[in-house]
Amino acid sequence: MNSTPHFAINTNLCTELSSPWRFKEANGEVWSPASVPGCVHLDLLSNGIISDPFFRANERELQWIEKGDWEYRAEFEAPAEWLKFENLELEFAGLDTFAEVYLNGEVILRADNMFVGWRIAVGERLRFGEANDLHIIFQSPVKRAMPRYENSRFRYPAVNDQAEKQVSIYSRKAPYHYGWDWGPRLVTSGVWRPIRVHGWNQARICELQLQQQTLTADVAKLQAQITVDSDFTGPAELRLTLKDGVSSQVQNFSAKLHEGIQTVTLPVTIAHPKIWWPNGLGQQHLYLIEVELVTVKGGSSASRRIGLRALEVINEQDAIGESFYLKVNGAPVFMKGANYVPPDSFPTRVTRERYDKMFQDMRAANYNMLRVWGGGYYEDDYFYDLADEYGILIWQDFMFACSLYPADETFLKSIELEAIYNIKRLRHHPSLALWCGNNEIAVAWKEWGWQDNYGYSEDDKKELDKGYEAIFNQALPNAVRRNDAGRFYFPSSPISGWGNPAEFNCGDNHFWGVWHAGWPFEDYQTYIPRFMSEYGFQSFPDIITTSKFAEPQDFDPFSEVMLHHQRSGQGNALIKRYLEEWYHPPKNFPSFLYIGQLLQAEAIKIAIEAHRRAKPFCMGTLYWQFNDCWPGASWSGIDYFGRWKALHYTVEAAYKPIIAIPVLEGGRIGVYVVSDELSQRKVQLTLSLQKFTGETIWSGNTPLIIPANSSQLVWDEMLAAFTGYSESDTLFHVELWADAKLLFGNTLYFAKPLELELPRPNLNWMIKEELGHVAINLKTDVLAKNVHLVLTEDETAHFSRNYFDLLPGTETKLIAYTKFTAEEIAAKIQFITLVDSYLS
Ligand code: BMA
Repeated sequence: MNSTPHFAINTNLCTELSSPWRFKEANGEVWSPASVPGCVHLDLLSNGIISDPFFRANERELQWIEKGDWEYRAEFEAPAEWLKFENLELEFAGLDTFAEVYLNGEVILRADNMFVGWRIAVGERLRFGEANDLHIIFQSPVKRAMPRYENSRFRYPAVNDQAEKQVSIYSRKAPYHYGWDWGPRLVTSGVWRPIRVHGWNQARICELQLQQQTLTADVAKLQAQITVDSDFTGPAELRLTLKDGVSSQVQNFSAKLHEGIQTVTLPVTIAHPKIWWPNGLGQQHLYLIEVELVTVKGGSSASRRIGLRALEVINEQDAIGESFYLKVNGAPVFMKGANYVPPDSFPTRVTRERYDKMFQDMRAANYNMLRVWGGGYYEDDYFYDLADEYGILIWQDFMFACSLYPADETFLKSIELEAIYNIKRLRHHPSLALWCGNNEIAVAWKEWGWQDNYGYSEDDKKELDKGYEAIFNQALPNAVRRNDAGRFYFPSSPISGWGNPAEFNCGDNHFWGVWHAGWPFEDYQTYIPRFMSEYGFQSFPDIITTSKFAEPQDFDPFSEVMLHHQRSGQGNALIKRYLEEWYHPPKNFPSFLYIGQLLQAEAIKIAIEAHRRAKPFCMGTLYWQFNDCWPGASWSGIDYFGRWKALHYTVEAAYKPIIAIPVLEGGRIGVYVVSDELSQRKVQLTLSLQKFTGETIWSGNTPLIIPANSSQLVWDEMLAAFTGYSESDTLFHVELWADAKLLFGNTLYFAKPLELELPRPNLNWMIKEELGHVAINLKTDVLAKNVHLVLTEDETAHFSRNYFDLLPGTETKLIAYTKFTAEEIAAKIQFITLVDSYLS
């Protein structure tokens, strides 16, 4: 996989400022070494001034940091050769958040929006051949907002802000920093994206936009719009190179520039274009377009990597209500994925390796979409490059969630700047599917009782309505229309609340009856919307991850430390209640963690199968949530350290392109087959009704032709037609085979795990090195339910399957990805099953 960033606007000089930095609290004396990019919490940590914010309940003691102002300072040399540039600029790609920037004692920038990059002309202020002093003062975002909070006639709702005085909404700063129901409150300050120096003469490219105009099998026609900032009037040469990974095509053009900003438009024609497809449907072909601008004395270059595809969001009235689906390259495509939260409380800690792993994990689990949810930040360029390469469509929220915001002129201007900056930064990515104004604000304003809870007067309501209108129905859609015409925008997800089933016929929805309202898992089968962009169920991470933040004396879900890492108010009570309904009591704490993960996986499997079965009525399922920003209880399928929970393994199977779903409806067993493939397939369906101890009550098989992009009932029979089964000791298993290869297997139980009479399996295994990896052959005599492979001594150990059922008398082969040899694994590995994890 090619992992160099494919977004660049270069001037003749473009270099990251890498001088050593120091920092201190504004009213402190001592300067300590700092890292830039970074943040104050990480600098305090690396200087040994604070202890790990994620460990036990340390976070509580660290709340003073958000109240301080912080200063950062660096000395950097401006080499004499920079003098050859008539224009020298400092680019601040991200300042968090209220920053006053001084260069050699003079203020050059006052920044107030974390999500914007700034570029400042500094030529006249630089000292050449000697040291320059760059000094940034970050004002506490909490202190800065407090007067506005204190003087406001009413309180703005900000339900996830964990402070008594909720000031988060006054700052354009990542909302989750103020706390969320899956993360801590760590309100950072600092330089969170690089600082670069740019130098150029006469003219530079400041923007390169590629607009796709025609796309057929024979030809793609694009327009390259090159925006040039020029400080002279005169001729320029432009060279446009198109690279498809194999060959390149060069075109030269001449232009006449005048002083100021101007746009030069060049046509680009690609014969027999190679199309970009989302994961699962084809390849992710990408083209690199480079433009060089040369003037007599200077010039600059820019590049964009693009993909050719047609993408539409079909959101219109139909016979049922209102559709909501994506059509890619002419085909309606069912979206499979999850919601993404920032992968760390401290964004600069997210390395490229961590981004790589996340996308590998998405692809491994057959995702084709990820929703970048509105309570975090607009991600790094590298993140979107990976989305392009892995074929993961991005649902991009603007950064507004579960709150209302002021909409005075200054604030609106800042929002506009933020929207335009990020739209221009991201619009060339083929993975970018849609823009969404906010997370859950429309529904909250309508249905969460804010009007009463906050005691708003009619005037307050009017003002809040006006603010909502100005941001989500004007500023943001206007910014999209003017800068990214043609890309779908809608103001808020979901379209409505989950209390009213009729609303499920219309548009995109979130369903939280399961979990937040404590409804049964089976309700996932009733509350099915046209597109499900949120639903979820919590679990704790496994014992390896838990041991990173808790000590053995904390190993109880209700201990102070474990409760500190459970930020959903009713979280533990809900887990306990559902767990008691579905499973016998776990025998100890690690068993609680394991069974808790099975419970979560069970819930989401029921939901995914219901959504996929309901295709094309329902055309997407994005569960809450893909990942974590710290180690703790949450709805995630992958924990903070990247370890897969039972959920992610389950999703990997449930999101396969072709699946078979056995269900029990009104005394009938039915088998549905769902295919997301774009052509039909011949398969063999096998079915069997078996006792947990191995006796086959009935078996059968049938050839099938599965139509493209479909869901259909392919087989059904009254359960009562079979004799010799009992609900507590029998399973129904289906498999899909093609060309003697197993495509998919799925098992239906007739009762909840709690009611099953599980036999104690005898497991046999053989572990050996095979073709460069370690294979585990695992065999059982009777049903082994939820086999969990554990290798605690290797924290990064991963298995090709885990938490799976091994059917009576069968064997399976797994791959172990670990630092250990086959012999070492054999000595250290544990195989846990559900029946061993119960108390009695
Ligand atoms: C959803 C999200 C988040 C929240 C999650 C779990 O509605 O939008 O705000 O973390 O629920 O409660």
